Amino acid sequence: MKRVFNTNIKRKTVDLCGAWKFLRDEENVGLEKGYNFGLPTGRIAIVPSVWNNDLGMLEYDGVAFYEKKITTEEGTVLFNFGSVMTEATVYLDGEEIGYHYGGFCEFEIIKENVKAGEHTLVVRVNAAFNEHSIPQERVDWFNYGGIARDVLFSQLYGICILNSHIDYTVSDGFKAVCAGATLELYNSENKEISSPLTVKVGENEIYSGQVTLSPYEKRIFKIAPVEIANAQLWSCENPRLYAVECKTETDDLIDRVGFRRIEAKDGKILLNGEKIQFRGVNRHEEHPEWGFAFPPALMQKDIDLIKDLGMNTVRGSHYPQSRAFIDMLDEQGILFWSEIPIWGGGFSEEALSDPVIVQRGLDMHKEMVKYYYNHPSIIIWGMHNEIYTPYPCTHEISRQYHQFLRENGGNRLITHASLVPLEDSSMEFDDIICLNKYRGWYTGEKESWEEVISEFDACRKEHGWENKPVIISEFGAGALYGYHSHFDRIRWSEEYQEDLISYCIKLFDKTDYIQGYYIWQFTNIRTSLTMKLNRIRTFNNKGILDEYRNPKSAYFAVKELNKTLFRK
Ligand code: ADA
Repeated sequence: MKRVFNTNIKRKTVDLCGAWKFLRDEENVGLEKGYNFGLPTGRIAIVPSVWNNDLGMLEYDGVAFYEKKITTEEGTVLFNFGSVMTEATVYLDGEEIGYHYGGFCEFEIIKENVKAGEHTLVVRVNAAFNEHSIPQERVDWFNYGGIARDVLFSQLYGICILNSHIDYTVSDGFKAVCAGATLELYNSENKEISSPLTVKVGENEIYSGQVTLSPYEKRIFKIAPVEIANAQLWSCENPRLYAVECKTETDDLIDRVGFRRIEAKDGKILLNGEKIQFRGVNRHEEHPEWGFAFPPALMQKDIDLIKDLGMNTVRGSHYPQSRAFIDMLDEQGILFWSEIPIWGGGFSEEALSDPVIVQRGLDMHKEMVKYYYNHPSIIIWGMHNEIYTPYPCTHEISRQYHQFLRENGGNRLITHASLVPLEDSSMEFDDIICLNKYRGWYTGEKESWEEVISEFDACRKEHGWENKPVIISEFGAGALYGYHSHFDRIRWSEEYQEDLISYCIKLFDKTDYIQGYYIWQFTNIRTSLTMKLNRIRTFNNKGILDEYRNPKSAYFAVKELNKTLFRK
């Protein structure tokens, strides 16, 4: 996926964004008709984009084909897809070269023995739901289809570096940092190759040696930690980043890392040993014009708004967001919670027991960790959102996902957003406890939040969870932009939303055990046309900005509160 900096200098990478040939395959007969070899007809579609915003395509959620001509040299090529919604099968000159399930995760396909010359690259995209889908069809966002993030293509030579994870430790006094690495090396040629390999973190060469790989071998290569001279830590105030440069004779991979330590201790969250409280928003990476093909300039505008609000954190609800966005957060010192699109409301007990779904969720966590590992801004991995945690199968999912994230996810806090905190069987796996509640909107008056808070206090004490910090991960109310009332009890008015959100933030702030909040939600989003959730305008209108980023009254109220609250 494209980043905000160049990830390769030596490696020859071609940006495949721009005009592709596009053909909708409503009857799902494209493969029978040989579309994988090339499209007989079609119109232009711009990649990245989602097709639903094209005229006449809003409700289309079936299959479509995309075609692009590419020119290669002889040898091995690599395709990198930032996001295909939701299922992608990739063909080169008719031959299937890769398959990927899951709309929001980046993936790569390597094809060896490609002949020099022009080739036809075809992607069959399927946006239809079925019983194994993540999310399930019942979901509170719009299921856009298409090639939603960038496509890149690289010619590979010799020994290549496919991935790098920088593993580091920060000393107990926060004075010293030791960094090592785990690299994924690949010999892209059909002969044994020896090559020098160097790895630099900032000005520190942490490895220099020779590697030999047999033909087409892939190898995980571990580099032992060494001390980083005069390392500065990454923090919200000083988001210090270090370039990571891995090089072989013929290839390179450039990334960035920031050193920090996040901990949950004695009911508090500590960043580099200092207590931090969370002021945050839930953000969907969505816009009515662009869908999930979110333009980078708008990502920075979102960050400007988030900073203007006085927030220090964002929850990427409910799926991995663009890496360019995470790069921007890394640079600007904003903390991020990254999760996968298991959106509870849609998952029945049967679905949560379905081995295909459980495995797909695990694969999504694997991909998220693979690609997002080095981002210092990511301090939370979210296992899932609002699945019904009292089910035994949910406990098992949480156990598996937690185990994977703990063993492989680096220094991060693990959590899930809980809808039923008093009966939740997955909280034992959480480093921080995150509660979603909509008192004052779906149920009860706003004052009934006090009950939620005291009931949960008793619950956490009963379970002995006083050491786990608690965050309110979702709360809010719908408001129609521009709909005003003299009475803050008029639902859907900006005043109602402002009153409820302000009340909650003040209450949470004076509750000792609550360490922060994420408002539901940053902006309005378009939502499912079929879900029948009674969403006015078919939008989830709980944004404190509307979908075009116009601020509602709550925006200004929250900005004011953030000047003094949740800063202890
Ligand atoms: C849930 C869910 C959100 C959104 C919200 C709402 O908490 O996690 O995605 O649907 O409810 O607006 O009701």
